[in-house]
Amino acid sequence: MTFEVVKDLSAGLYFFNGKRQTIQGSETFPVYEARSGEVVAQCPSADAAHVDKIVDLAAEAQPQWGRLTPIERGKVLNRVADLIRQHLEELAVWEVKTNGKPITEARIDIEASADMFQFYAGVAPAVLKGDYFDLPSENQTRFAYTRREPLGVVGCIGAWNYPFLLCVWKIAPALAGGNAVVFKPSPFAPASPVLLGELLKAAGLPDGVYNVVQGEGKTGEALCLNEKIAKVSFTGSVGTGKLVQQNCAKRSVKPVTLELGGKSPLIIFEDAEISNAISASILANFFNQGEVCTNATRVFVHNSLVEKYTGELLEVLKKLQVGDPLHEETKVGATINEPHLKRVLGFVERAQAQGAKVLRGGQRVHPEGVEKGFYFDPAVITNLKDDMEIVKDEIFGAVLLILPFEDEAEVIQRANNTSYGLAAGLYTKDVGRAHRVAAKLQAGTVGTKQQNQPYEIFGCKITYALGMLVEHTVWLQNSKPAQFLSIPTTIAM
Ligand code: TXE
Repeated sequence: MTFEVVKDLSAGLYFFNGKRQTIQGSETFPVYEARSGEVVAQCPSADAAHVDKIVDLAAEAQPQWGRLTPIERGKVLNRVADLIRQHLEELAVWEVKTNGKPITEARIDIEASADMFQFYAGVAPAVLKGDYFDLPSENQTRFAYTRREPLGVVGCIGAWNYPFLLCVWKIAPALAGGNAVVFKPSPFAPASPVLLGELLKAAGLPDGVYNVVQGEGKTGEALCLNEKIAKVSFTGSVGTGKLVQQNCAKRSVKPVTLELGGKSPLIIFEDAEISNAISASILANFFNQGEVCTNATRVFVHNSLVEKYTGELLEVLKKLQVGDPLHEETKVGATINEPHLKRVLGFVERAQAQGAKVLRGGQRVHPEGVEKGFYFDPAVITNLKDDMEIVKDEIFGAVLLILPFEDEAEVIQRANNTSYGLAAGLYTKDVGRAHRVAAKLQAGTVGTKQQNQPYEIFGCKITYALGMLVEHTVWLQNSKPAQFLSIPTTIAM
Protein backbone atom coordinates (compact mmCIF):
# COMPACT_ATOMS: atom_id res chain seq x y z
CA MET A 1 0.00 0.00 0.00
CA THR A 2 2.38 2.66 -1.28
CA PHE A 3 1.46 6.30 -1.33
CA GLU A 4 3.46 9.43 -2.09
CA VAL A 5 2.25 12.97 -1.47
CA VAL A 6 2.48 15.00 -4.70
CA LYS A 7 4.94 17.88 -4.81
CA ASP A 8 2.80 20.12 -7.04
CA LEU A 9 -0.56 20.30 -8.78
CA SER A 10 0.72 19.86 -12.34
CA ALA A 11 -0.93 16.44 -12.73
CA GLY A 12 -4.31 18.02 -12.31
CA LEU A 13 -6.99 18.76 -9.75
CA TYR A 14 -9.58 16.21 -10.78
CA PHE A 15 -9.93 12.67 -9.44
CA PHE A 16 -11.88 10.01 -11.28
CA ASN A 17 -11.29 6.44 -12.52
CA GLY A 18 -9.10 6.07 -9.47
CA LYS A 19 -6.50 8.66 -10.43
CA ARG A 20 -5.55 12.33 -10.32
CA GLN A 21 -6.09 13.91 -13.71
CA THR A 22 -7.49 16.97 -15.45
CA ILE A 23 -10.17 17.80 -18.03
CA GLN A 24 -10.42 19.99 -21.16
CA GLY A 25 -12.64 22.75 -19.76
CA SER A 26 -13.71 25.92 -21.59
CA GLU A 27 -13.31 28.04 -18.44
CA THR A 28 -10.55 28.03 -15.82
CA PHE A 29 -10.08 29.67 -12.43
CA PRO A 30 -6.80 30.63 -10.68
CA VAL A 31 -5.69 28.67 -7.63
CA TYR A 32 -3.96 30.92 -5.09
CA GLU A 33 -1.60 30.09 -2.28
CA ALA A 34 -3.04 32.38 0.41
CA ARG A 35 0.28 32.36 2.29
CA SER A 36 2.29 33.99 -0.53
CA GLY A 37 -0.49 35.46 -2.70
CA GLU A 38 0.91 33.55 -5.67
CA VAL A 39 -1.16 31.78 -8.32
CA VAL A 40 -0.02 28.14 -8.12
CA ALA A 41 -2.31 26.68 -10.80
CA GLN A 42 -5.07 27.37 -13.31
CA CYS A 43 -7.90 24.88 -12.88
CA PRO A 44 -10.48 24.06 -15.58
CA SER A 45 -14.12 24.27 -14.41
CA ALA A 46 -16.36 21.30 -15.03
CA ASP A 47 -19.54 22.06 -16.96
CA ALA A 48 -22.75 19.99 -16.72
CA ALA A 49 -21.53 17.49 -19.34
CA HIS A 50 -18.29 16.86 -17.41
CA VAL A 51 -20.23 16.50 -14.16
CA ASP A 52 -22.74 14.07 -15.72
CA LYS A 53 -19.92 11.91 -17.15
CA ILE A 54 -18.16 11.63 -13.79
CA VAL A 55 -21.45 10.94 -11.99
CA ASP A 56 -22.03 8.09 -14.49
CA LEU A 57 -18.61 6.63 -13.61
CA ALA A 58 -19.51 6.81 -9.92
CA ALA A 59 -22.90 5.17 -10.57
CA GLU A 60 -21.14 2.29 -12.38
CA ALA A 61 -18.66 1.74 -9.54
CA GLN A 62 -21.08 2.07 -6.62
CA PRO A 63 -22.90 -1.32 -6.65
CA GLN A 64 -19.69 -3.35 -6.12
CA TRP A 65 -18.72 -1.14 -3.15
CA GLY A 66 -22.29 -1.13 -1.84
CA ARG A 67 -22.43 -4.94 -1.83
CA LEU A 68 -19.49 -5.17 0.59
CA THR A 69 -20.36 -5.43 4.26
CA PRO A 70 -19.73 -2.44 6.58
CA ILE A 71 -16.85 -4.41 8.11
CA GLU A 72 -15.21 -4.97 4.71
CA ARG A 73 -15.61 -1.29 3.81
CA GLY A 74 -14.32 -0.42 7.26
CA LYS A 75 -11.01 -2.13 6.49
CA VAL A 76 -10.40 0.33 3.65
CA LEU A 77 -11.34 3.28 5.89
CA ASN A 78 -9.00 2.09 8.63
CA ARG A 79 -6.16 1.72 6.12
CA VAL A 80 -6.71 5.28 4.87
CA ALA A 81 -6.62 6.50 8.50
CA ASP A 82 -3.22 4.80 8.92
CA LEU A 83 -1.90 6.32 5.69
CA ILE A 84 -3.04 9.79 6.75
CA ARG A 85 -1.16 9.45 10.04
CA GLN A 86 1.95 8.15 8.23
CA HIS A 87 1.96 11.26 6.00
CA LEU A 88 0.56 13.74 8.56
CA GLU A 89 3.32 16.36 8.22
CA GLU A 90 3.31 16.46 4.39
CA LEU A 91 -0.51 16.64 4.32
CA ALA A 92 -0.47 19.41 6.95
CA VAL A 93 1.95 21.45 4.84
CA TRP A 94 -0.38 21.08 1.86
CA GLU A 95 -3.28 22.26 4.04
CA VAL A 96 -1.30 25.38 4.96
CA LYS A 97 -0.54 26.03 1.29
CA THR A 98 -4.17 25.41 0.34
CA ASN A 99 -5.89 27.40 3.07
CA GLY A 100 -3.32 29.64 4.82
CA LYS A 101 -3.99 28.33 8.36
CA PRO A 102 -1.06 27.90 10.81
CA ILE A 103 0.81 24.60 10.55
CA THR A 104 -0.01 23.87 14.21
CA GLU A 105 -3.75 23.95 13.37
CA ALA A 106 -3.33 22.06 10.09
CA ARG A 107 -1.82 19.14 12.03
CA ILE A 108 -4.93 19.05 14.26
CA ASP A 109 -7.18 18.90 11.17
CA ILE A 110 -5.23 16.06 9.57
CA GLU A 111 -5.11 14.03 12.81
CA ALA A 112 -8.86 14.59 13.33
CA SER A 113 -9.47 13.43 9.75
CA ALA A 114 -7.74 10.11 10.44
CA ASP A 115 -9.83 9.77 13.62
CA MET A 116 -13.00 10.43 11.61
CA PHE A 117 -12.28 7.60 9.12
CA GLN A 118 -11.57 5.27 12.04
CA PHE A 119 -14.77 6.43 13.79
CA TYR A 120 -16.96 5.52 10.82
CA ALA A 121 -15.12 2.25 10.14
CA GLY A 122 -15.93 1.29 13.72
CA VAL A 123 -19.47 2.61 14.09
CA ALA A 124 -20.87 1.57 10.69
CA PRO A 125 -21.40 -2.13 11.49
CA ALA A 126 -23.33 -1.13 14.60
CA VAL A 127 -25.45 1.56 12.94
CA LEU A 128 -26.13 -0.07 9.57
CA LYS A 129 -28.36 -2.74 10.93
CA GLY A 130 -32.03 -3.17 10.25
CA ASP A 131 -34.96 -4.02 12.49
CA TYR A 132 -36.86 -7.26 12.92
CA PHE A 133 -40.46 -7.62 14.09
CA ASP A 134 -43.02 -10.32 14.20
CA LEU A 135 -46.15 -9.97 12.14
CA PRO A 136 -49.56 -11.20 13.29
CA SER A 137 -49.69 -14.85 12.24
CA GLU A 138 -50.58 -18.29 13.51
CA ASN A 139 -47.71 -19.97 15.34
CA GLN A 140 -45.43 -16.97 14.72
CA THR A 141 -44.90 -17.96 11.08
CA ARG A 142 -44.57 -14.46 9.69
CA PHE A 143 -42.08 -11.73 10.47
CA ALA A 144 -40.68 -8.68 8.78
CA TYR A 145 -37.32 -7.02 8.80
CA THR A 146 -35.75 -3.93 7.38
CA ARG A 147 -32.24 -3.58 6.10
CA ARG A 148 -30.05 -0.58 5.35
CA GLU A 149 -29.00 0.02 1.78
CA PRO A 150 -26.75 2.70 0.31
CA LEU A 151 -28.46 5.66 -1.33
CA GLY A 152 -26.23 5.34 -4.39
CA VAL A 153 -24.14 8.34 -5.55
CA VAL A 154 -23.86 11.20 -3.06
CA GLY A 155 -22.95 14.71 -4.24
CA CYS A 156 -20.84 16.74 -1.79
CA ILE A 157 -20.14 20.48 -2.04
CA GLY A 158 -17.52 21.96 0.25
CA ALA A 159 -16.46 25.32 1.70
CA TRP A 160 -12.84 26.52 1.90
CA ASN A 161 -12.14 26.94 5.61
CA TYR A 162 -11.38 23.28 6.47
CA PRO A 163 -10.56 21.79 3.06
CA PHE A 164 -9.23 18.39 4.22
CA LEU A 165 -11.28 17.84 7.41
CA LEU A 166 -14.56 19.12 5.98
CA CYS A 167 -14.16 16.79 3.00
CA VAL A 168 -13.62 13.83 5.36
CA TRP A 169 -16.63 14.82 7.48
CA LYS A 170 -18.70 14.31 4.33
CA ILE A 171 -17.08 11.40 2.51
CA ALA A 172 -16.24 9.11 5.45
CA PRO A 173 -19.92 8.50 6.43
CA ALA A 174 -20.99 8.33 2.79
CA LEU A 175 -18.33 5.70 1.94
CA ALA A 176 -18.95 3.78 5.18
CA GLY A 177 -22.60 3.57 4.13
CA GLY A 178 -21.66 1.98 0.80
CA ASN A 179 -22.23 5.03 -1.39
CA ALA A 180 -20.08 6.44 -4.16
CA VAL A 181 -19.17 10.10 -3.92
CA VAL A 182 -18.66 13.02 -6.29
CA PHE A 183 -17.07 15.87 -4.30
CA LYS A 184 -16.86 19.49 -5.47
CA PRO A 185 -14.52 21.55 -3.29
CA SER A 186 -14.60 25.33 -3.02
CA PRO A 187 -12.61 26.86 -5.91
CA PHE A 188 -10.70 28.77 -3.24
CA ALA A 189 -9.26 25.51 -1.80
CA PRO A 190 -9.40 22.78 -4.47
CA ALA A 191 -6.34 20.64 -3.67
CA SER A 192 -6.94 18.60 -0.49
CA PRO A 193 -9.89 16.45 -1.71
CA VAL A 194 -7.70 15.21 -4.59
CA LEU A 195 -4.98 14.17 -2.13
CA LEU A 196 -7.71 12.25 -0.29
CA GLY A 197 -8.55 10.46 -3.53
CA GLU A 198 -4.96 9.27 -3.87
CA LEU A 199 -4.92 8.19 -0.21
CA LEU A 200 -8.19 6.21 -0.66
CA LYS A 201 -6.83 4.57 -3.81
CA ALA A 202 -3.69 3.48 -1.94
CA ALA A 203 -5.95 2.13 0.85
CA GLY A 204 -7.79 -0.09 -1.63
CA LEU A 205 -10.95 1.88 -2.49
CA PRO A 206 -12.24 0.57 -5.86
CA ASP A 207 -11.81 2.99 -8.79
CA GLY A 208 -14.77 5.26 -9.45
CA VAL A 209 -16.20 5.14 -5.91
CA TYR A 210 -14.65 8.49 -4.95
CA ASN A 211 -14.40 11.36 -7.43
CA VAL A 212 -13.52 15.05 -7.41
CA VAL A 213 -14.83 17.69 -9.82
CA GLN A 214 -13.79 21.32 -9.74
CA GLY A 215 -15.58 24.54 -10.45
CA GLU A 216 -17.69 27.38 -9.06
CA GLY A 217 -21.44 27.82 -8.69
CA LYS A 218 -22.36 26.40 -12.10
CA THR A 219 -20.52 23.15 -11.35
CA GLY A 220 -22.21 22.85 -7.95
CA GLU A 221 -25.56 23.50 -9.61
CA ALA A 222 -24.95 20.73 -12.16
CA LEU A 223 -24.31 18.31 -9.31
CA CYS A 224 -27.59 19.30 -7.61
CA LEU A 225 -29.57 18.96 -10.86
CA ASN A 226 -28.11 15.59 -11.86
CA GLU A 227 -30.82 12.95 -11.44
CA LYS A 228 -28.38 10.14 -10.67
CA ILE A 229 -27.24 12.04 -7.57
CA ALA A 230 -29.32 10.50 -4.76
CA LYS A 231 -28.44 13.04 -2.07
CA VAL A 232 -26.49 16.28 -1.68
CA SER A 233 -24.41 17.27 1.36
CA PHE A 234 -23.55 20.99 1.28
CA THR A 235 -21.37 23.26 3.41
CA GLY A 236 -21.33 26.95 2.75
CA SER A 237 -23.21 30.18 3.17
CA VAL A 238 -26.92 30.53 3.82
CA GLY A 239 -27.48 32.20 0.44
CA THR A 240 -25.95 29.34 -1.52
CA GLY A 241 -27.61 26.79 0.74
CA LYS A 242 -31.00 28.06 -0.36
CA LEU A 243 -30.06 27.68 -4.03
CA VAL A 244 -28.80 24.15 -3.40
CA GLN A 245 -32.08 23.18 -1.72
CA GLN A 246 -34.10 24.60 -4.61
CA ASN A 247 -32.02 22.88 -7.30
CA CYS A 248 -32.15 19.54 -5.51
CA ALA A 249 -35.92 19.55 -5.93
CA LYS A 250 -35.90 20.73 -9.56
CA ARG A 251 -35.47 17.52 -11.59
CA SER A 252 -35.68 14.87 -8.86
CA VAL A 253 -36.50 14.82 -5.16
CA LYS A 254 -33.38 14.20 -3.07
CA PRO A 255 -32.49 14.74 0.57
CA VAL A 256 -30.10 17.59 1.31
CA THR A 257 -27.86 18.24 4.31
CA LEU A 258 -26.99 21.92 4.79
CA GLU A 259 -24.12 23.07 7.01
CA LEU A 260 -24.42 26.83 6.89
CA GLY A 261 -23.16 29.99 8.51
CA GLY A 262 -23.28 31.36 12.03
CA LYS A 263 -23.10 34.49 14.20
CA SER A 264 -22.74 32.82 17.54
CA PRO A 265 -22.79 34.48 20.99
CA LEU A 266 -20.29 33.89 23.81
CA ILE A 267 -21.65 35.05 27.21
CA ILE A 268 -19.23 35.93 30.01
CA PHE A 269 -21.09 36.29 33.31
CA GLU A 270 -19.81 38.36 36.22
CA ASP A 271 -18.52 35.27 38.11
CA ALA A 272 -16.53 33.89 35.15
CA GLU A 273 -12.85 33.00 35.54
CA ILE A 274 -11.37 35.87 33.45
CA SER A 275 -8.29 34.07 32.08
CA ASN A 276 -10.44 31.15 30.91
CA ALA A 277 -12.97 33.48 29.34
CA ILE A 278 -10.19 35.35 27.53
CA SER A 279 -8.54 32.23 26.08
CA ALA A 280 -11.98 31.04 24.99
CA SER A 281 -12.71 34.39 23.31
CA ILE A 282 -9.44 34.18 21.40
CA LEU A 283 -10.14 30.57 20.36
CA ALA A 284 -13.70 31.52 19.36
CA ASN A 285 -12.57 34.43 17.18
CA PHE A 286 -9.00 34.11 15.92
CA PHE A 287 -8.59 30.34 15.44
CA ASN A 288 -8.29 29.54 11.68
CA GLN A 289 -8.10 33.32 10.99
CA GLY A 290 -11.67 33.56 12.31
CA GLU A 291 -12.90 31.59 9.28
CA VAL A 292 -14.97 29.20 11.39
CA CYS A 293 -18.75 28.90 11.03
CA THR A 294 -19.24 28.31 14.78
CA ASN A 295 -17.17 31.35 15.76
CA ALA A 296 -18.59 33.33 18.67
CA THR A 297 -17.96 36.82 17.31
CA ARG A 298 -20.61 38.39 19.59
CA VAL A 299 -18.88 38.36 22.98
CA PHE A 300 -21.36 39.51 25.64
CA VAL A 301 -19.49 40.66 28.77
CA HIS A 302 -21.22 41.55 32.05
CA ASN A 303 -20.98 45.29 32.76
CA SER A 304 -19.00 44.68 35.97
CA LEU A 305 -16.29 42.85 34.01
CA VAL A 306 -16.00 44.87 30.78
CA GLU A 307 -13.04 47.02 31.81
CA LYS A 308 -11.01 44.18 33.36
CA TYR A 309 -11.85 41.78 30.52
CA THR A 310 -10.98 44.30 27.77
CA GLY A 311 -7.73 45.36 29.44
CA GLU A 312 -6.50 41.82 30.00
CA LEU A 313 -7.61 40.66 26.53
CA LEU A 314 -5.63 43.44 24.79
CA GLU A 315 -2.64 42.59 26.97
CA VAL A 316 -2.74 38.92 25.93
CA LEU A 317 -3.21 39.85 22.26
CA LYS A 318 0.04 41.84 22.28
CA LYS A 319 1.77 38.44 21.98
CA LEU A 320 -0.52 37.18 19.16
CA GLN A 321 1.77 36.30 16.24
CA VAL A 322 0.31 37.03 12.78
CA GLY A 323 2.62 35.71 10.08
CA ASP A 324 3.87 32.99 7.77
CA PRO A 325 1.65 30.00 8.59
CA LEU A 326 4.52 27.58 8.00
CA HIS A 327 6.32 29.04 11.04
CA GLU A 328 5.68 27.16 14.29
CA GLU A 329 5.18 30.33 16.35
CA THR A 330 2.47 31.74 14.04
CA LYS A 331 -0.96 31.92 15.68
CA VAL A 332 -2.89 33.66 12.87
CA GLY A 333 -2.06 32.81 9.26
CA ALA A 334 -3.33 34.13 5.93
CA THR A 335 -6.95 34.89 5.02
CA ILE A 336 -8.11 32.65 2.15
CA ASN A 337 -7.87 35.24 -0.66
CA GLU A 338 -7.88 38.95 -1.50
CA PRO A 339 -11.65 39.34 -2.13
CA HIS A 340 -12.40 37.77 1.27
CA LEU A 341 -9.74 39.91 2.99
CA LYS A 342 -11.36 43.01 1.45
CA ARG A 343 -14.77 41.75 2.61
CA VAL A 344 -13.55 41.52 6.23
CA LEU A 345 -11.80 44.93 6.02
CA GLY A 346 -15.05 46.38 4.64
CA PHE A 347 -17.03 45.25 7.70
CA VAL A 348 -14.55 47.03 9.99
CA GLU A 349 -14.53 50.26 7.94
CA ARG A 350 -18.34 50.45 7.77
CA ALA A 351 -18.64 49.78 11.51
CA GLN A 352 -16.18 52.59 12.27
CA ALA A 353 -18.25 54.90 10.06
CA GLN A 354 -21.24 53.95 12.24
CA GLY A 355 -19.36 54.92 15.42
CA ALA A 356 -17.77 51.63 16.46
CA LYS A 357 -14.35 51.82 18.17
CA VAL A 358 -11.50 49.56 17.01
CA LEU A 359 -9.27 48.83 20.05
CA ARG A 360 -6.70 46.86 18.11
CA GLY A 361 -6.04 45.46 14.62
CA GLY A 362 -8.52 45.62 11.79
CA GLN A 363 -5.88 46.41 9.13
CA ARG A 364 -4.12 44.47 6.35
CA VAL A 365 -0.56 43.53 7.37
CA HIS A 366 2.46 42.29 5.33
CA PRO A 367 4.54 39.84 7.40
CA GLU A 368 8.19 39.57 6.46
CA GLY A 369 8.90 37.00 3.76
CA VAL A 370 5.25 36.69 2.71
CA GLU A 371 4.44 40.32 2.05
CA LYS A 372 2.14 39.59 -0.92
CA GLY A 373 0.01 37.09 1.09
CA PHE A 374 -3.46 37.94 2.42
CA TYR A 375 -2.96 38.85 6.08
CA PHE A 376 -5.44 40.54 8.42
CA ASP A 377 -4.49 41.80 11.89
CA PRO A 378 -7.21 40.44 14.23
CA ALA A 379 -9.57 43.16 15.44
CA VAL A 380 -11.23 43.89 18.80
CA ILE A 381 -14.16 46.31 18.51
CA THR A 382 -16.41 48.06 21.06
CA ASN A 383 -18.98 50.88 21.15
CA LEU A 384 -21.43 48.75 19.17
CA LYS A 385 -25.21 48.59 18.77
CA ASP A 386 -27.02 45.28 18.20
CA ASP A 387 -28.62 46.53 14.96
CA MET A 388 -25.26 47.34 13.34
CA GLU A 389 -24.33 45.26 10.25
CA ILE A 390 -21.13 44.02 11.92
CA VAL A 391 -23.14 42.66 14.90
CA LYS A 392 -25.88 41.06 12.76
CA ASP A 393 -24.09 39.61 9.70
CA GLU A 394 -21.52 36.83 9.44
CA ILE A 395 -18.03 38.28 8.86
CA PHE A 396 -16.16 34.97 8.67
CA GLY A 397 -12.98 36.76 9.75
CA ALA A 398 -10.88 37.52 12.85
CA VAL A 399 -13.14 40.21 14.38
CA LEU A 400 -14.11 40.05 18.08
CA LEU A 401 -17.04 42.25 19.16
CA ILE A 402 -17.40 43.24 22.84
CA LEU A 403 -21.06 43.75 23.83
CA PRO A 404 -21.72 44.72 27.49
CA PHE A 405 -24.89 43.45 29.23
CA GLU A 406 -26.55 43.82 32.65
CA ASP A 407 -28.68 40.76 33.42
CA GLU A 408 -29.46 37.16 32.42
CA ALA A 409 -32.84 37.78 30.77
CA GLU A 410 -31.45 40.65 28.71
CA VAL A 411 -28.42 38.75 27.45
CA ILE A 412 -30.45 35.65 26.51
CA GLN A 413 -32.86 37.82 24.50
CA ARG A 414 -29.99 39.58 22.72
CA ALA A 415 -28.02 36.34 22.14
CA ASN A 416 -31.07 34.75 20.49
CA ASN A 417 -31.81 37.88 18.43
CA THR A 418 -30.23 36.46 15.25
CA SER A 419 -31.32 34.52 12.14
CA TYR A 420 -28.47 32.09 12.80
CA GLY A 421 -28.40 29.31 15.42
CA LEU A 422 -25.29 27.23 14.92
CA ALA A 423 -23.50 27.51 18.26
CA ALA A 424 -23.28 29.43 21.53
CA GLY A 425 -21.00 29.50 24.58
CA LEU A 426 -21.18 30.76 28.15
CA TYR A 427 -18.82 31.26 31.09
CA THR A 428 -20.00 31.14 34.72
CA LYS A 429 -19.05 29.29 37.89
CA ASP A 430 -22.77 28.79 38.65
CA VAL A 431 -23.57 25.29 37.29
CA GLY A 432 -27.30 25.85 37.79
CA ARG A 433 -27.15 29.00 35.71
CA ALA A 434 -25.03 27.21 33.09
CA HIS A 435 -27.76 24.62 32.52
CA ARG A 436 -30.61 27.13 32.79
CA VAL A 437 -29.07 29.51 30.22
CA ALA A 438 -27.85 26.72 27.92
CA ALA A 439 -31.41 25.43 27.69
CA LYS A 440 -32.67 28.88 26.63
CA LEU A 441 -30.01 29.58 24.00
CA GLN A 442 -31.31 28.78 20.49
CA ALA A 443 -28.23 27.08 19.07
CA GLY A 444 -27.36 23.66 17.69
CA THR A 445 -24.35 23.39 19.96
CA VAL A 446 -23.91 25.09 23.31
CA GLY A 447 -20.55 24.98 25.06
CA THR A 448 -19.94 25.91 28.68
CA LYS A 449 -16.40 26.71 29.79
CA GLN A 450 -15.14 25.84 26.32
CA GLN A 451 -15.50 27.09 22.78
CA ASN A 452 -14.46 25.66 19.44
CA GLN A 453 -12.83 22.59 21.00
CA PRO A 454 -12.39 20.33 17.94
CA TYR A 455 -14.59 17.53 19.13
CA GLU A 456 -16.79 19.38 21.63
CA ILE A 457 -17.74 22.30 19.36
CA PHE A 458 -19.82 19.99 17.40
CA GLY A 459 -21.19 18.06 20.30
CA CYS A 460 -24.06 17.74 17.98
CA LYS A 461 -21.49 16.73 15.40
CA ILE A 462 -21.04 13.32 16.94
CA THR A 463 -24.79 12.82 16.79
CA TYR A 464 -24.69 14.57 13.46
CA ALA A 465 -21.92 12.17 12.42
CA LEU A 466 -24.13 9.20 13.24
CA GLY A 467 -27.01 11.04 11.57
CA MET A 468 -24.92 11.49 8.45
CA LEU A 469 -24.13 7.78 8.41
CA VAL A 470 -27.79 6.92 8.93
CA GLU A 471 -28.80 9.55 6.39
CA HIS A 472 -26.45 8.06 3.84
CA THR A 473 -28.40 4.83 3.90
CA VAL A 474 -32.12 4.21 3.81
CA TRP A 475 -34.61 1.94 5.41
CA LEU A 476 -35.37 -0.38 2.58
CA GLN A 477 -39.06 0.23 3.03
CA ASN A 478 -38.98 3.86 1.95
CA SER A 479 -36.45 3.71 -0.85
CA LYS A 480 -38.13 0.98 -2.80
CA PRO A 481 -41.88 1.08 -2.22
CA ALA A 482 -43.54 -1.81 -0.38
CA GLN A 483 -40.37 -3.80 0.10
CA PHE A 484 -41.58 -4.87 3.46
CA LEU A 485 -39.83 -8.20 3.56
CA SER A 486 -42.20 -10.69 5.16
CA ILE A 487 -40.99 -14.20 4.86
CA PRO A 488 -43.08 -17.13 6.07
CA THR A 489 -40.86 -19.40 8.17
CA THR A 490 -42.30 -22.55 6.56
CA ILE A 491 -42.28 -22.92 2.81
CA ALA A 492 -45.26 -24.98 1.51
CA MET A 493 -43.75 -27.29 -1.07
O1 TXE B 1 -19.50 29.66 0.87
P1 TXE B 1 -20.31 29.66 -0.50
P2 TXE B 1 -17.95 29.88 1.09
C1 TXE B 1 -20.09 28.82 5.79
C2 TXE B 1 -19.56 30.02 6.47
C3 TXE B 1 -19.66 31.04 5.36
C4 TXE B 1 -19.44 30.28 4.11
C5 TXE B 1 -18.06 30.45 3.56
O2 TXE B 1 -20.26 30.24 7.61
O3 TXE B 1 -20.94 31.54 5.36
O4 TXE B 1 -19.63 28.92 4.45
O5 TXE B 1 -17.79 29.53 2.62
C6 TXE B 1 -20.44 26.30 -4.08
N1 TXE B 1 -25.01 25.72 -6.36
N2 TXE B 1 -19.53 27.61 6.39
O6 TXE B 1 -17.60 31.27 0.84
O7 TXE B 1 -19.94 30.85 -1.28
C7 TXE B 1 -19.11 27.00 -4.01
O8 TXE B 1 -18.38 26.80 -5.20
C8 TXE B 1 -24.19 24.80 -5.78
C9 TXE B 1 -20.37 26.83 7.24
O9 TXE B 1 -17.20 28.82 0.33
O10 TXE B 1 -21.67 29.42 -0.13
C10 TXE B 1 -18.49 26.32 -2.80
O11 TXE B 1 -17.96 25.08 -3.17
N3 TXE B 1 -22.99 25.11 -5.22
C11 TXE B 1 -19.80 25.58 7.69
C12 TXE B 1 -19.70 26.10 -1.88
O12 TXE B 1 -20.84 26.21 -2.71
C13 TXE B 1 -22.60 26.40 -5.25
C14 TXE B 1 -18.38 25.37 7.70
C15 TXE B 1 -19.80 27.11 -0.74
O13 TXE B 1 -19.71 28.39 -1.30
C16 TXE B 1 -23.39 27.43 -5.84
C17 TXE B 1 -17.72 26.21 6.77
C18 TXE B 1 -24.64 27.02 -6.40
N4 TXE B 1 -25.47 27.92 -6.98
C19 TXE B 1 -18.26 27.31 6.17
N5 TXE B 1 -22.72 28.62 -5.69
C20 TXE B 1 -20.52 24.77 8.75
N6 TXE B 1 -21.67 25.15 9.24
O14 TXE B 1 -20.03 23.70 9.08
C21 TXE B 1 -21.56 28.34 -5.04
N7 TXE B 1 -21.49 27.01 -4.78
